[in-house]
Amino acid sequence: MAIHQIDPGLVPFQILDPEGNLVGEMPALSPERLLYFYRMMRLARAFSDRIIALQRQGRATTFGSLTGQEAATVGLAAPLQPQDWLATSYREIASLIVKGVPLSTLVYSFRGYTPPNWPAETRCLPYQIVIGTQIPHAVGLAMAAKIVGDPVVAVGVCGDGATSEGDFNEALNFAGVFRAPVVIIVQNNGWAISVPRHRQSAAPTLAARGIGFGVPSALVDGNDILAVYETVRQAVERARAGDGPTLIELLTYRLGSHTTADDANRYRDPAEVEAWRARDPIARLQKFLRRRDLLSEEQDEEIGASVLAEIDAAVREAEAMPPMAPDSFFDYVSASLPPRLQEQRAELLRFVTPSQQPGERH
Ligand SMILES: Cc1ncc(C[n+]2csc(CCOP(=O)(O)OP(=O)(O)O)c2C)c(N)n1
Ligand SMILES: [Mg+2]
Repeated sequence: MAIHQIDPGLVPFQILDPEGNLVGEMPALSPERLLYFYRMMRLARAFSDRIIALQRQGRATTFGSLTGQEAATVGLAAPLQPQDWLATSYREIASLIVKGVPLSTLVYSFRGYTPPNWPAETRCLPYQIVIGTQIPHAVGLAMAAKIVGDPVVAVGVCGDGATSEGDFNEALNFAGVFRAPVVIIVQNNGWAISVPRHRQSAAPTLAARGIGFGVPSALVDGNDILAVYETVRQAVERARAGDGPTLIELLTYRLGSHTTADDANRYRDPAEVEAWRARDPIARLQKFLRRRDLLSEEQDEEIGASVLAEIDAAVREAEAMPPMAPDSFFDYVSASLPPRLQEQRAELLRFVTPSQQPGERH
């Protein structure tokens, strides 16, 4: 079992090798479920490409590429039940899609607005940009469930850079001491903007950080969706059974730039990127499915066309939604605005041109 080892070791857990060969025990997944995973990975990549294109056209705000991390992000959300919580950063948009957040809501958010119709019933927190803060949120949600006796698990996901934040370490310590029903997942994509993984921590692996907190951990090939799915499934089961938290490091790679405001060519060796391109997570599952006759060329093309059509419809819907008033974010700060924030709101409105005023207030 991947997650019960005390020493997470240096060899990542793998079920599919980069050529799509089965090198571990096949999890119990139907052909339909495997095809669903594949479609969601294709959707995630196409969605990321589309938002980046919209940003270049001035139709979307800054966006962080998801490319290369599709196995990690689809695989980590797939084992969750509807009642489970998911607290993520901006790099796990595919996880939110799998858990049920509509594409149009996400597109609207990348127009720069807080979606008024954020689907609370999906139990996904709005994605977090402040690095690492979602991990204490996940532990808090897990503790709340534990206190009231709900069989609910919370999953918190962050990047390699976030592991250096106090929030990450405090949350892991609290989870260990109080045996919170939480799974803390680190998407180690090699980089935190321009800071490489080896400048982030001297620990041999980020999974190894769990030992110091008494939290069992696992190191997983994050480009292998079957290994990601199976490890998270086991960790969620442990948490739900009352056996406490797990830390999981998913080894993956950010093939694109950090965001649309970054140019990774300025600090990354192209040879490193090429080496990781050869471990493309989508190609890996595609080869596996093709070899098993679970995906014909025709079906593959159909999937490509259908994800594009789905994204087109979501963009149309999101672009038809009215913009929000520039000061509407004050509505989400606290139940009632203290005088200082009331003053700040009034000051902001002095700088807003009348044409920006009649936006929707939700
Ligand atoms: C508290 C905080 N400090 C700094 C930043 C600026 N910042 C945005 S992304 C980022 C790097 C995060 O790297 P990592 O955790 O590895 O996540 P990745 O972007 O690679 O998914 C930083 C420092 C921030 N958003 N929040
Ligand atoms: Mg990173």
